[in-house]
Amino acid sequence: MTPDELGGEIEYLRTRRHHVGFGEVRRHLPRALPRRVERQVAVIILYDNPFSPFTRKVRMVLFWKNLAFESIDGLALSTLDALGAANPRREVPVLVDGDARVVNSADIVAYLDHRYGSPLALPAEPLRRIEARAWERLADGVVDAILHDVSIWTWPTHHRMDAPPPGLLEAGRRDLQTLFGTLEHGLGEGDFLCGDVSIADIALFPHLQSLKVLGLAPEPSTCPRVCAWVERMRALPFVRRDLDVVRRGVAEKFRGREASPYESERIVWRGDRLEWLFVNGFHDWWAGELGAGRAIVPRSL
Ligand SMILES: N[C@@H](CCC(=O)N[C@@H](CS)C(=O)NCC(=O)O)C(=O)O
Repeated sequence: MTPDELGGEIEYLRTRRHHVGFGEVRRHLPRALPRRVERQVAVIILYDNPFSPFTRKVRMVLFWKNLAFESIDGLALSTLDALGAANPRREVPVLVDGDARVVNSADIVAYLDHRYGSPLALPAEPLRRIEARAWERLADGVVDAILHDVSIWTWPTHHRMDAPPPGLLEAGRRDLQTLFGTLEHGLGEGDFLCGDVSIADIALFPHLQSLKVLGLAPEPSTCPRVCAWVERMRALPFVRRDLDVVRRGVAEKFRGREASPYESERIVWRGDRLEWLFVNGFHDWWAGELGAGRAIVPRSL
């Protein structure tokens, strides 16, 4: 059997095409489903990152659809210029599939559904689809913002020696409690948020899963449905495959390395992440970050 038939991940060495460093590219092969390989005209390239909730969302959909793709860690300092050529905002994920270059995780997921069909991440039924998109927006907007803004002091890249501004963690904890209530209600008696597994679950999972490390996870006593849903998601084969990528990423990018392969001083601040900070009154703190040269705001043009 060839590696393609076996399925799995192999390290993919530097190619002229990508101009990126060794170890930043990995090829993910489909799990024994040759039909998919035939349907796939070009090798999909994903400007990826092991840890970003947005790339994890796209990766899970790729794994779920059993598509082969080549993953480039777009946020590694050695590949940032290649990422900038694909997306002027220098944000992952970006997906390149033949002539198609798709930026923004929600657009990528919609493209993959449209181009490669079932299993569909966006429900086919119109009202279900509206609902699923609303959950995805919630995940990509305010949920991502809360987690980003309160977690900075725990990042293995930045080693911040200062403390969060007073009240920031409390604001995060308060809003997360509201979110847990909304999720508990949204799940009701169902196994997933919109009937079957959908983009609603896939977009929210990386955020909910990372809460444990931050000591902010929902409690089974008050949020039994959310806790059971997290475990249900964890057990899905395509989610497990993604969790493996995250685990391997931690080992490869941080353990036993002198310096992290990522930016370790400045933080990229954008839209929702700033909005959540400002609406909670932390604009002066952020102005201090900008003044100290620790904040970057992306340019879209
Ligand atoms: N709206 C974008 C957001 C993507 C995004 O914020 N990506 C972050 C990683 S979580 C990024 O690439 N930031 C640039 C950086 O950290 O240098 C999407 O849904 O794809």
